[in-house]
Amino acid sequence: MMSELQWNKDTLYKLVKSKLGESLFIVVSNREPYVHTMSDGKIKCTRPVGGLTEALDPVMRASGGIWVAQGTGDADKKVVDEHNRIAVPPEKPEYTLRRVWLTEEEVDGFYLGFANQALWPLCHVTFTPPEFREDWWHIYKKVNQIFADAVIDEIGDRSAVVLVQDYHFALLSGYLKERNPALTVGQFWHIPWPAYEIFRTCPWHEEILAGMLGNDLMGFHTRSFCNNFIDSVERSLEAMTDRESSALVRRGNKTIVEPFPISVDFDGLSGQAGTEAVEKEMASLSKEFNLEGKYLGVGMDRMDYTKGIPERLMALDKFLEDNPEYRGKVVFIQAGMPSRGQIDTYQEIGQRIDDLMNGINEKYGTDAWQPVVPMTRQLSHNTLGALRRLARFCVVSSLHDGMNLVAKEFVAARVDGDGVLILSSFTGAAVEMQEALLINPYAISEFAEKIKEAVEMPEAERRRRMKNMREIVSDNNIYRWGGSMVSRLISIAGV
Ligand code: GDG
Repeated sequence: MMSELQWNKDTLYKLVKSKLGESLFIVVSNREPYVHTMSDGKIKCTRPVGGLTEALDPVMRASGGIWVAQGTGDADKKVVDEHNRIAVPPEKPEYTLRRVWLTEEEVDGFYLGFANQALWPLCHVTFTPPEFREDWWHIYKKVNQIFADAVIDEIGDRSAVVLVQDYHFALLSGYLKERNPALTVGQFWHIPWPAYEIFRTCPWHEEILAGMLGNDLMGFHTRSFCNNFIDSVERSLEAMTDRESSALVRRGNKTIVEPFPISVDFDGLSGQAGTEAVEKEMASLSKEFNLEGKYLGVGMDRMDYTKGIPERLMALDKFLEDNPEYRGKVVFIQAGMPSRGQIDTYQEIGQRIDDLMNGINEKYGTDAWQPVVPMTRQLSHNTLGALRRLARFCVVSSLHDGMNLVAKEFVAARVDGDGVLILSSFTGAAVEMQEALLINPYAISEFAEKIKEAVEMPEAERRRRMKNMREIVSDNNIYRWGGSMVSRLISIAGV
């Protein structure tokens, strides 16, 4: 049985090689796996960090398939052929990247607009009202069509298995199936799926659901998101549900809806965290921030209003207020880059976080000690590894989160077996990581007590909990996610 396997890059590669047969394998995502940029008059190729490329790279290499994505690098156009294709990885080409070009207006309406200001807040239930602008919706549909054209063009008359990524492409699979019903199409939705009562506020919810039912396989992080999706379909469209086999049937087409919890490259992160370079960086950070003899807490997320960063700062404030004995002894580093800066709500959250950090430092800070240290610069892998290893506790306080990889990265990096994870119950990760200190990020007093518990937790208990979490993440790693989804799709395709 595949589920008994210890998944790694190699097993995933072998699975695809042996099972895919002659079928073409296509991945579609908004973000591209390789970006070409100009640097000092030369073209440079980089690979954006992130689990998605890490997991799908072995699949793409084994299948020799095609990855369709938006070209965003300033040298991207310079390196493609007349079909907008380039062979990657550059050093040893094994598959094809097909770039899709979008105009500024399309990026505004599709990515910044409908995807990130309508679907993102709608699915996250963080009380940030979604904006359902009609012009964005039309551009979103148009861009989904543009990607469908590119995929159909690549496939020609071959048989193909297509794996679509995320909420940028709710309509793509439906468009693909209209054009070529013989395709096998799956999609993974990286963010939560809300309750029907919330989802139906979107004026185009029926069209979105119908589009998603173009998939043969629809994946979410958790069973509860799957159930919300099934419920939304049942209550909006005329579809039959087979709860036993977790499938929806509409107009003769079947969509299997299943959870595939995403994860991290556990072995890679563990290995990296144990290197001499990381240990050197730990010593240097410890000196730079005067951490010797102090308890370090870290928060390491993209600056997004879903991540509960203000709530964590309020809890830290309450902790310092209630426990004066820890003033001067706890340092909290908030490391993370601003993101989606063109959107007003993101600028506002950045300002709010700054104000809260300054407030705490003014209230408790001394000449020798600042309780909160912001680190908004781009951090290297070694610095990230060093921060994870130095921390007594890591705080993940999302108000709602599909999975949350920061939590799993922290656990993977703790090769020393120590450290405490404070984790929001409202993350997909909390389903698996019950040995974390689970919190409701809105309950500030309880949250503050958990910070105290993390600081005071005896070493034996810290180690017991961390061991359990490391076993879980090691087994449920990113390759299991990729392998389970791809093997499920291949079995549906019957190749
Ligand atoms: C979506 C879903 C789901 C963080 N700050 C910086 C940075 N990071 C890295 C982290 C981690 C990744 O980015 C963030 O992953 P998360 O899972 O925490 O969150 P989202 O970005 O919201 O991702 C989420 C995920 O998709 C996968 O399915 O888990 O629920 O919302 O790897 O370490 N990376 C860089 N600079 C930063 O400042 N380069």
